[in-house]
Amino acid sequence: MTIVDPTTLRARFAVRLSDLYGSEVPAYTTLLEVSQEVNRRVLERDGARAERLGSIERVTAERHGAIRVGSPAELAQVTRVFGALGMSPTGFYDLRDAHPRPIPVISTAFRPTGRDELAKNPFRVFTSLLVPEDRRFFDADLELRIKEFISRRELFVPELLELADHATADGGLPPDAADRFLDLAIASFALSDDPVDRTWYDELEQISGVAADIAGVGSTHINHLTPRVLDIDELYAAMQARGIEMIDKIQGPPRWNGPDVLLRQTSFRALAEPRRYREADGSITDGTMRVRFGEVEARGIALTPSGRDLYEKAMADPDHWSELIPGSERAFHTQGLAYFTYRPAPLRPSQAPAPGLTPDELLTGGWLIAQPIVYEDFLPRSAAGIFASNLSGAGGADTGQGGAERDISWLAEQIGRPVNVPEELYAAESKASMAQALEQL
Ligand code: OOG
Ligand code: NI
Repeated sequence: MTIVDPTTLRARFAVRLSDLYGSEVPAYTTLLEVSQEVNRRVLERDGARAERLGSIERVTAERHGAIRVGSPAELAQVTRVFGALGMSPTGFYDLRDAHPRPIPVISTAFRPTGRDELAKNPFRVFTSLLVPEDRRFFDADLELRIKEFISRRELFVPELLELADHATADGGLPPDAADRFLDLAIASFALSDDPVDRTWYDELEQISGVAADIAGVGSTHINHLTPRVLDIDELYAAMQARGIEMIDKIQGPPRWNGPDVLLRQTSFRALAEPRRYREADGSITDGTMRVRFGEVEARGIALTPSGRDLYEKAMADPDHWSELIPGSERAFHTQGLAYFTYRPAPLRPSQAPAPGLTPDELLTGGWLIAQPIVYEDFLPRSAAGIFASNLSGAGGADTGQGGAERDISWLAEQIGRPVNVPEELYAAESKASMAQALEQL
């Protein structure tokens, strides 16, 4: 019997989510058109260099989405749904100390981790969890009421979760079950038209727009879906030229002539979308809500912890960026600032290398070729402007005490499975490719 494997499920899910989002947020369709034009132009302009960090097929299909949930139990369900698509929780981000605007959530990203899987379809979903226990945002009474509200709702129907578990256990689903699974999964992330309780929503929005978006409504929704472009500066200008107002700048590292590092992102605020409200007197009224936005990103090389330190230093002093950050991939390699994979050079010396040479010596000697590993993760703290793209009004944490402690092991314990550490994945990939290349020499 044919079985639809997790990779195929993921690719189909990504396409269907993109169709859904395009039907809901028209500016997203414009963004896709402009992204594809930009990618075509860069490919013509730069040739093979344009595909150094991923094939054009991968980059064209590449998206990340974002969702937000209200409790560890909901996050555990999300883990099951994305697990069926071959996506596992990776990275821990604490947005509560984001500048300039703290956000009452912690986050992880669900994504494929193997290089082959990433090449086939790198779809990822940045997933945030509200922290109602954090006293810098919520008092004890509100914490209880949030928890009560969240515990009464159902984000995913039981049938969806059962199908997800089957897919995970059996390495996929039969075609009919796969269709059903995808229908139910997509429906779970569409914007609901159930009326929103005005008083409750407003109370939360006074504290944080993100808290209202999570705990003020009865369901979750995809709040943006981000394509990848090869030249984000060009895209930014092209979107402005089409009359779509972008946030005032591109977040992340500045444009420069050296290697692209980590992630650069920019966004636009979505239009107000129609939404029904239940007023205090019980009547239903028509209103609008701005909960979704558009985002686009360009990806660069994954940095080692020392590369990351240097990056933070340079970001704090952007005028001296090009004095602090080396201007070539090779210098990143020599200084141990970024992750690379290796393969034997086609025209290598006939003599095998002496044992014990460093990776850099193996490159210099002409035995190996290094290929940078693309950054597959996120930088939401430095891009807190993106998180706030759809927020209106004030809100934010008091600077006082009472922040609930959260870290990657807490998260793993809550969802009952390990959360990958991005740097460990990159380091393991680099090491494995080195071992394999040495074997071949
Ligand atoms: C997620 C914001 C973070 C990114 O690309 O850094 C993010 C959210 O707004 O829920 O998607
Ligand atoms: Ni994003």
